[in-house]
Amino acid sequence: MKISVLGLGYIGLPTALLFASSGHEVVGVDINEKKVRLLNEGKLPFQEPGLEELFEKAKSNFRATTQVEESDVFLIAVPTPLDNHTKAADLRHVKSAAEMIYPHLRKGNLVILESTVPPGTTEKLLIPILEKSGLNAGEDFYVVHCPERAIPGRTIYEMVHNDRVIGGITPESAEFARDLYRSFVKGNIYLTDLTTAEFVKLIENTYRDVNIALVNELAKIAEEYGVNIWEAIELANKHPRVNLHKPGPGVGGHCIAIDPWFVIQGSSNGRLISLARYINDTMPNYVLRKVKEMLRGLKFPTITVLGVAYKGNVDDARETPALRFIRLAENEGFEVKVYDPYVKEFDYPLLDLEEAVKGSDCIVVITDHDVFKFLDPEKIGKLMRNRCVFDARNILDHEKWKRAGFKVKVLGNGKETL
Ligand code: SAJ
Repeated sequence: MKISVLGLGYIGLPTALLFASSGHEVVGVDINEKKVRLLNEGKLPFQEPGLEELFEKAKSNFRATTQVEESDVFLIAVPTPLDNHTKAADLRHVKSAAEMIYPHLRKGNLVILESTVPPGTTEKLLIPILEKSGLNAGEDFYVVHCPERAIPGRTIYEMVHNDRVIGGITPESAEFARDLYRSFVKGNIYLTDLTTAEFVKLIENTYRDVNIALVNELAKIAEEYGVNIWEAIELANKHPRVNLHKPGPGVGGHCIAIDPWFVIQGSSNGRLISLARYINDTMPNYVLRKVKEMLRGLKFPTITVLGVAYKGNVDDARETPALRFIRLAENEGFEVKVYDPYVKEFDYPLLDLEEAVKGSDCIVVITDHDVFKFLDPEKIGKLMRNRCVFDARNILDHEKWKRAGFKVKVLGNGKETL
């Protein structure tokens, strides 16, 4: 098959390369000329475990371009960000991808939407644009929504091994797509209708967001009762039907903080879901309050943020709660210095570790990068003005930091009073 993949981002590029490495002719289409040039020179625009090896394997069947051309299959994997003012999906990239496809659409083609969208989008927005070709969806060409479900940091493994849900405008559409994804998907593939597939993707992430909000709220309550939430969660999770998530400084990334809004944007319900969003979005405020308690009485405090990636061991800072934390801290007169060994692009300067801790009064762990576990508190302590650490992820060896003279506070640990 000749497959055109529109959007060569975190999802589109690995997907394109997986299809290419399983023998299909793949054309990667992106409006970013620099990215297209890089790829054609054999360079990757971002890092992801296993991506280099996959690129090597797929190269002979893959090329990148800025223009759509005739194909058997068109796969759309463009971003669908949240418009923060209206809390509704910004679907302009899906629209423009569809506009680029329809002049090249032929009878018997398959169009796949992988981007995450609010329920009803494929039918109400995508298909009408594709039908400007004069062809009818479900009769002349096939359409499916096949949401991606891979987690950054394990994208390639999960693309191959996770189960997939494919919603088709007709059962034939879904079956066509299933046979195609079988080229590399080893997980189960379940077929349904378009809107159900859209809905399923959104409720997976909503489930996670609401559960994280629950433990974030419980972390605050535990502190009031003098309970250590981390110990309590571990014990509660011994119950066979309980799986409490982990509290933290908030929720980031391009999905979990966004998808719940997509679920409720066209509904008159959703109070629990929006409340969960509020709880998670305001966790940076809570962390700052705790840091302020630790530094009470100190003039011109300087703090060091460890980690601005939205989660551990990735270089991705999209929607990171670190940004809100830093802004709020700056607004309160704090000087904030930032260290993240993975992130390359960020709104604030990224310093090396030594520079970031020099003269600092408190380290605030925002991201659970594993490498932070191996930091040397003795060495770091010597560079700091005051030895305080606030661990919002519960990842440090707290006894070690205490032995190095640090005052240590952990989010949700009510057993440790200041
Ligand atoms: N987080 C917590 N506590 C937890 C788990 C996560 O605070 O117990 C935070 C993380 O630190 C991070 C955020 O939540 O800031 C989201 O991280 P994540 O690892 O839960 O998820 P994502 O956004 O990287 O990927 C999710 C995945 N969805 C589910 O697990 C249901 C992935 O499978 C999806 O493909 C992806 O969203 C997506 O693209 O939709």
